[in-house]
Amino acid sequence: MTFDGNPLRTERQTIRGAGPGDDEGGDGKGQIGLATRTRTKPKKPSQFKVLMLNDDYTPMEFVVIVLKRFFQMDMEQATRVMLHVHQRGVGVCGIFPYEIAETKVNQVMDFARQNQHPLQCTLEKA
Ligand code: TYC
Repeated sequence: MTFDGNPLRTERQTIRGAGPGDDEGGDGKGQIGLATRTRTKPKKPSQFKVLMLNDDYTPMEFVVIVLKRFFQMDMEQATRVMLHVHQRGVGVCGIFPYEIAETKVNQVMDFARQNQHPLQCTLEKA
């Protein structure tokens, strides 16, 4: 499933309960289409938390670098979040629309892997 996060996009939906008899084209070829309607009320894009997980091996300094580089935190904020994760096991790096959150998780995981650290980052619906 994808969440494009665009609140202006109208969405074509299948009308529940529409059966084959409702959609028959009537040209004798028996083609069946889908009955649809357009959503008028724009849906707010779902938000997702990006979570950082603690481990015993990733250096604290590396986690601070990650938080500064990918989540635009300053030294003080990054240190506070890193220590929270270190002490409590998990912490929130930020809240974003799905595709941005997913991109950040991938960027963090790639950067950790390149530097041979086991740091884990994941998504959770806000
Ligand atoms: N627990 C790690 C250590 O003692 C530091 C750490 C903090 C690792 C936060 C991961 O998400 C993390 N070196």
